[in-house]
Amino acid sequence: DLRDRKLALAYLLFAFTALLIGGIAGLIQVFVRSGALELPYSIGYYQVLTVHGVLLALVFTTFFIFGFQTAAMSRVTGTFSFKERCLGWIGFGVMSTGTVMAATMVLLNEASVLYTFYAPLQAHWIFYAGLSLVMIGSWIAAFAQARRYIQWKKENPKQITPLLSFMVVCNNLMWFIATIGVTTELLVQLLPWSLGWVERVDVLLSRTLFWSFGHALVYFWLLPAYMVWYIAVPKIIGGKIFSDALARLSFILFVLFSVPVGLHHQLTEPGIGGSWKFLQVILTMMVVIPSLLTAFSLFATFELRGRELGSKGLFGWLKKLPWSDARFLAPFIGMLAFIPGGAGGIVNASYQMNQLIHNTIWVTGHFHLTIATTVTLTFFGASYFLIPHLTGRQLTKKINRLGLIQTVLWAIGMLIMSGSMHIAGLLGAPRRSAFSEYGGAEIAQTWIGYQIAQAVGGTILFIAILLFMYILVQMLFFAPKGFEPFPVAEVADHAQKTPAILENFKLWIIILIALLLIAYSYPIYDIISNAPLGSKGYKLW
Ligand code: HAS
Repeated sequence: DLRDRKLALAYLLFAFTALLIGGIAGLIQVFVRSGALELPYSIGYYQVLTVHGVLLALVFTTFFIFGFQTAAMSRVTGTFSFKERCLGWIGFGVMSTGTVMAATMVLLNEASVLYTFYAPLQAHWIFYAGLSLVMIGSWIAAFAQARRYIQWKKENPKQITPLLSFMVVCNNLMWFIATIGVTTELLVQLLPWSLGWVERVDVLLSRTLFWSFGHALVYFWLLPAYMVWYIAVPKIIGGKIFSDALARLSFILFVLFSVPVGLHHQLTEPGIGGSWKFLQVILTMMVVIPSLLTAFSLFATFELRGRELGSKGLFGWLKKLPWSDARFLAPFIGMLAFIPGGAGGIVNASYQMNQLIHNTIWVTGHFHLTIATTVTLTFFGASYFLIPHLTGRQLTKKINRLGLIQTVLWAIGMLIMSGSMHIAGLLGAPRRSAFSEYGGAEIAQTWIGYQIAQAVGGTILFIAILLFMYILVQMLFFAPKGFEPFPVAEVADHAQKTPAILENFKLWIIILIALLLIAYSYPIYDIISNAPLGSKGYKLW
């Protein structure tokens, strides 16, 4: 529907604007870090890093995801009703107003607090108010999509819901639960503190609230990529979804285990009991399982399709995949990157190994493999069908060829940049620090070569962003008119009937709340009850 298309496009174009500005900040970043550039005027390193992190990790992703999900829901559950579309627009308006408020403060150097906005770094209150609006706006947008799902169920009683719509609802549910913690941090702690209403905040509590959101956030980025892998990629290769039930189970496991795991980002922090950290490490290992299920399903889809086309031997199916299709190649390289990216995640989550890599640039390497390669390449691949689908144009051979080049450039740039970040991290190079020789320390000398490699990788990545922008303009305005489908695969015939329990959201929400209470209630009680008294004699939150 044209009206749904406009709504989806609004989100997507906002996202791509953030990608461009965030990408420019990224380029500046790698040059400063390698020592090749000194920032002019009074621009600060952390100011540029905040622009980069906030625009790419928070704005690009969130807006892309809501645009993609809007298109996905409209595609599989039918046109949005007037109310649902209005809610979608209100959500977009609130989110974009909040973004502009926060971004303005960052650009004015009034909020150089990085994308994690850890206290005691303090930003202007407008920054925190802006971020709160982004959260609230996203709830409205998510509600519009949930309503569409509920309406579909009412109109089609006793039928299993379309898999893609189920996935969207799971992602939104996870997002909603996860954002409660960070919104509490913003509204109850940081906003009153930045307005001067309270003197200090409890830093440990603020970090714990942040990370109750922060890790689910990474799965909020990942799950739309999984939607593309499960639903669109099988159609693009001419195959079918391996199993509807397995895909739903994997998404439910994400809903259950993505939120009660935030303490694995705080393993080195004092003030939280070791046994609680250990519990959350176990839960973190649980959240690896749905990714392994996904890897299994995708291998199965690829192999079944290859064999259908007559492939022989253990890996003969690889030859039958459509390598010259940018809609396939970009997500596929994303999948490949997730094999080392995921393995790195397991290293991070392993209590002892975390001591080695925490706060080193290894972590930056990890998330450039996961969010910036796996997820972002999949988003690029999805854009190659989504944008022409929404603009009523064709994905021409020329655009597809440029898409292939853009994909390869991105993969090479990330390989160099993220690879050198991982190695430098193991050598002890800190994350989030500008160029320094650390008073001539010998070890710091060993990092410099890798920092230069990061600048080389970063430059290639920036060229890939520019190429993407060119392709985007072509897909928006110049490609010939036509119809590009939003690929949605069918489930393979051999797949068994999906058990109804998988759609029983009430049950999953109860289990999720129980898990949250087990994982967080005592640690939070402990933090609050042990908070030191402030100078005015009251507890600090
Ligand atoms: Fe992570 C830090 C643990 C996944 C993003 N992570 C971060 C940060 C970000 C981030 C942004 O436990 C930094 C936050 C900050 O600023 O401080 N991460 C994990 C674990 C996983 C994981 C256990 N992370 C992600 C994903 C992200 C992401 C996904 C973004 C999208 N991460 C951590 C920890 C830290 C951390 C600690 C804190 C470190 C510290 O101390 O600061 C797991 O979910 C990973 C499981 C994945 C797998 C891979 C499955 C493979 C698949 C591909 C199949 C391929 C096919 C093709 C089919 C086990 C699904 C194959 C074809 C062929 C021919 C071969």
